[in-house]
Amino acid sequence: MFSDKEEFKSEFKAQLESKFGKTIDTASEFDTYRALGALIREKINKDWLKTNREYKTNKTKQVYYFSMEFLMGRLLGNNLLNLDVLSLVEEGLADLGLSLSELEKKESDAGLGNGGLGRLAACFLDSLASLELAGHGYGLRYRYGMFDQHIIDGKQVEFPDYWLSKEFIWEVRRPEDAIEVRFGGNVSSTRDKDGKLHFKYENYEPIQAVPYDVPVVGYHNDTVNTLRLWSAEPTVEDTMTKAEREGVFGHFLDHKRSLESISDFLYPDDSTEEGKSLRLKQEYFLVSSGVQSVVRSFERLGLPWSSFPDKVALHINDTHPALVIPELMRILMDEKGIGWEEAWEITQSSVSYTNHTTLSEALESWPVGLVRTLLPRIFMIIDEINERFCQGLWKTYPGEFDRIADLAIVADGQVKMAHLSIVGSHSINGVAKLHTDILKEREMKRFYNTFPERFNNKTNGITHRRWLMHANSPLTSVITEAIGEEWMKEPKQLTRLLNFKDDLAFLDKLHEIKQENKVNFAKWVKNTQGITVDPNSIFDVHIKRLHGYKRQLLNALHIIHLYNELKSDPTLDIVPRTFFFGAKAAPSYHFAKKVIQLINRIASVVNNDPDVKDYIKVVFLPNYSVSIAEKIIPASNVSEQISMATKEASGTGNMKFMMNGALTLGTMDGANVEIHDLVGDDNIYIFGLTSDEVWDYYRNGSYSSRTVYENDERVRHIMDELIHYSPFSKGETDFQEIYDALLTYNDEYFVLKDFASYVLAQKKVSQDYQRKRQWNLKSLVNISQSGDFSSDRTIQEYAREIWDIQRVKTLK
Ligand code: 4GP
Repeated sequence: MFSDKEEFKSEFKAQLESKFGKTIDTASEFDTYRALGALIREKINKDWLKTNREYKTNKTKQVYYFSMEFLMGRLLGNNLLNLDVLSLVEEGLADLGLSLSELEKKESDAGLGNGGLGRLAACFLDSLASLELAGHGYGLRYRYGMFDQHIIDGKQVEFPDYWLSKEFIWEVRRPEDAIEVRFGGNVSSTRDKDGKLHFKYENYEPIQAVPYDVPVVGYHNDTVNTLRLWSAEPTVEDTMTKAEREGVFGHFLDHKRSLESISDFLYPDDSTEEGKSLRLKQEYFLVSSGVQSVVRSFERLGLPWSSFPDKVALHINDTHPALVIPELMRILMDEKGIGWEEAWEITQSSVSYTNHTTLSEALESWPVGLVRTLLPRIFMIIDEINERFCQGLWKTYPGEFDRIADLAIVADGQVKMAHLSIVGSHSINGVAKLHTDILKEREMKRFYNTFPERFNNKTNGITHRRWLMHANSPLTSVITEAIGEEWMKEPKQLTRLLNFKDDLAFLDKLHEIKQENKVNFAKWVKNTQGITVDPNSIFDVHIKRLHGYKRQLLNALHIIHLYNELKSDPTLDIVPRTFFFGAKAAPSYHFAKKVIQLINRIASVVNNDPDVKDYIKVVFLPNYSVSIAEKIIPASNVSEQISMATKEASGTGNMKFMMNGALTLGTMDGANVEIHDLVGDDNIYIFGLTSDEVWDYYRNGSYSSRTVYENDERVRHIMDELIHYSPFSKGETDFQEIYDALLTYNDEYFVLKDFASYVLAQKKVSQDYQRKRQWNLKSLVNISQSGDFSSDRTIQEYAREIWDIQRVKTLK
């Protein structure tokens, strides 16, 4: 890479001059950032080439991780870390009067994802490359990422996130690898003399998929994998022909726009009606370009088709890329002349599927009419998969109409993507133990009974490189001083920190680091939000997408309760706390937006009330992103993971906080259950109903939020403040909808039910926080156990148990 700092400096200056015609004195910060990016890219390119060559020569089995979302965040710092030049570059730049952290800010956050599912995909890519595993991401190059959230008059307002307006220095456009994807049109069939059917696809609309490759750099090794993002671009010939046909130039532009729109926007969620067909188009666009390009690479190996599953694993990240299954069938049968049975065997042995949620609103299904019109040949194949599957079921369960209707892929005029994914995959996994059990015993019970061997659990993980080593370098140094460097490659070694549990100096050191991180974060809050926060207060943090089940509302109601308590007894001894929130609500999710408005209203009341402002403060951080998470998590004391039990598939934020020494305040949901198992009762704050209790309430239908309201005076007071005159309602009806959801519609997510135990758990947090030594010990225990949640562990499990791939050493 660079033999020393001086070499870096001279190469960097040369880059600035040759590529940008600038010197250190004349270059803008953006120029210097681009020059640094270009220099690092050049260095990466060599290993990138070598890695690809290695995979090709050895005919290495490769995994293609298909995902509609990759929430990558910024790459510069992480790449420097993984390349082992972070401090060298930082120091070299400092010598030149430049600050690396300032340059890092010039990079847009690649926000090509909504939340957990997309960020998980990004962590997985980092682990794959770091573990020297041949695994690549396939996604879409959305021109606009997750929207840019502003808070105006206390409400969320969405602006487009045109992240590409700043050059994305890491991507390489590869027009030579472009693929044609076809939509619409019609299919006709003919039989040859042997009676074999041949399908002809005509009058379709071709769209060009152009790949943009982003290198994914492994940690301190020479592996560089690829994140391939596809962009929809019209071919000049296509658009010209169409324009000629229609004879109007205006149509040319319209047509071009409509083609390009396929990769324009990341859908903020998939529960909205509008744009449904565009979303389906996006899904097929990703799948078809991806599978075609995978097949093309496989063919270059010159191997028989039967060895496809030995060389290729196609992973579908939730059901969004489920069309991988019929698309691979189509290519194998229609283009390669393979018969159904063999094609099916190949497809099923190559495809595996992860489920990320049991929320019914996220279960994808597409109207038959839409699929048939947009993707006529694909629909025929899905229909046949369904036919054959149902016939098989009929043999096993003769006469069981209900069961078969329940399992069918095409039913009630809908194509059910989860069913397609299960039937067409050899492995189906949930993302935490509890979640997988819920899939097996409830949500997918009938499928589990039919294919028990396909179901397995892979508890999520996070990359400790980004979330600890890069985000929290002071903590990283202290850990390394204590237990050496091995943990960086083998994060489970963090358990060795337990040897320091009686070492008061070490515990104090942990405390000092947390304080230092809090002070730095407080400065950032002051600079960006203009709000002063007290680093000596408890930093209590709730950051994640806004959703009813995640219960930001429970946190908000508790703050109102604290406010009420302080107002009625100003002498109350309360441990000062700063409540931070960061959350985006899907633009069409009205209720979630109301909760954002409520949090901001609470902030404006609490932060301006002289009786309370020294005790509680509320900060809503707009436009929550990966970069903001990297700042706040190292500065947190309390991690709010308070979803209604049974609803959060896993959570990954919970793991990031734990790894940075924050204590979880959570329900027994998702991976919280596993965190609890590892750290034990004393080192986590668990409250609320368990999943079994939730199921019991569902079964009996016995939950009544009204009864809670009537019996708990605190709840009554808070609820009334939402709709009657109070500092929060200001006499308006802004929060009537929240009141109604909780009381008129019986509180779908049991917020009021869990309120009392949440208040108790919060009290315990406050008490314990005052016992510094014990608190620091709890924090130490959490860090020490967090290695289990490194995505390296998760990826090793996927590699061994699902994909069947091994490490490949890229030779120098
Ligand atoms: C999320 C789940 O809600 C979260 O619990 C999980 O940790 C994450 O996936 C990764 O597995 N689901 C989504 C989604 O982000 O869009 O369904």
